[in-house]
Amino acid sequence: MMYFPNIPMIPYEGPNSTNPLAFKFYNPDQIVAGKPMKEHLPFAMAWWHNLCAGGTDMFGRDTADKSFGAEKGTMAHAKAKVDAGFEFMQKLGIQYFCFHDVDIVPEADDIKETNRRLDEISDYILEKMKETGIKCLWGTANMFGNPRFMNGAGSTNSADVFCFAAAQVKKALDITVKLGGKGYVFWGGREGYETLLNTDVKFEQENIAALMKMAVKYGRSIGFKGDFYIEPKPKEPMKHQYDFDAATAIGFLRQYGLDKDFKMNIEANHATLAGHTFQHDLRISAINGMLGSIDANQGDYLLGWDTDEFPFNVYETTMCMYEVLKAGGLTGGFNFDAKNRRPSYTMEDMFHAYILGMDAFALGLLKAARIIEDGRIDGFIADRYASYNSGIGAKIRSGEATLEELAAYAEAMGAPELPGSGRQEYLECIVNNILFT
Ligand code: XUL
Ligand code: CO
Repeated sequence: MMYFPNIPMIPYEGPNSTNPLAFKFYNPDQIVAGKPMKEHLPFAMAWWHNLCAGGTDMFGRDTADKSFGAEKGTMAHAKAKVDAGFEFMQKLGIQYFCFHDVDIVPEADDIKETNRRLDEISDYILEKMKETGIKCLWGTANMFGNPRFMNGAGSTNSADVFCFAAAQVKKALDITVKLGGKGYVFWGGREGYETLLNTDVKFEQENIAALMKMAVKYGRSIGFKGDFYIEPKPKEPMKHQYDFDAATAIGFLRQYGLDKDFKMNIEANHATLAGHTFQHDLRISAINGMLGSIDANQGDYLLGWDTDEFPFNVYETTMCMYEVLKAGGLTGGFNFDAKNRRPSYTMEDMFHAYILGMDAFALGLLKAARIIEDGRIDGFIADRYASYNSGIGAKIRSGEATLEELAAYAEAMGAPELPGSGRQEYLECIVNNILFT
């Protein structure tokens, strides 16, 4: 059975095409910076948004029908979603998917039954993977939706809830390993707090670290060789979330000795919620050797919450790809943690959304490669720090200088000259020049 009978395989037709069901920029085999686009851009489908979410928001119910011809809440529906998902990915040429445990099966009242369902559906998914060559990018456990997680999972005040979270992580790891997933994600979900009047922050953070340590130990014991990821987010649902941004999460991992096993999964809309640019959190991760994977989406600067829009802002995707190219690529991939706007409720809209996102990243890749090849920006940055290449600057960099020596140097010099223009506007002209030619 076909779930998207009116949608053909999506071809690349080039920038002049007006066909809404064609790529204008994503040309998988085109060589960019030494390798095919599809290798630079391992795209993934997010099971939850694409196959589960129908547009329900605080004020209204689903607008999109994601029943795929089956009764929701049944295993028949879970299987229909697998079939629809693989047809969808194949038609777009998407190589990977990401999932939460509860995205792929309906959760039962008894965890033993949920786990049995997970075994059954993962057998089915595995068959489809073998048939199509599509792979699993990462798995995760949803430890934020069920009311039992109202106070978090690792950070919960209830030891029983903590154990339940541990059971979910264990099973989600089993399934991720079974499906050959490259990574396993911890998004903090409700790992945060609303008020310090009822919260012991240190206690909660120690418990989160303990859960992660157990996950690493168990994961490695069942042969998981991939990366664990933290996906930072500053707020929503909780007012204060412990994994505020990349810098905070990296500090946490180092404090608890988890930094060898974990990397960052950076989501654009989370970085902007933290008051950063997407590029900033990518850079902070990269310079710490922890740029693992990306949740590709964008927020809305007028709204200020986690709108999870499909990315269309080419300036942002360009700066993202600039960071990714400079970092030598991702160990993970680009997961479209993004959803259609609520009024875009048709099956065609699901394809338009992915075409938009994939084209925006392909264009970003092309432009980022040109910025690097052009060399003016990198050249400018290198020149800007040239005073450290020799003399006293080189001595500072080598770590051999003393405060007394530098003070004597400064006294002998008198007042230094101004440090040189930052030339921001000139550099922005270069970027626009490359973006729009
Ligand atoms: C929530 C979010 C999650 C994670 C996986 O903001 O981004 O969907 O990506 O739990
Ligand atoms: Co995400």
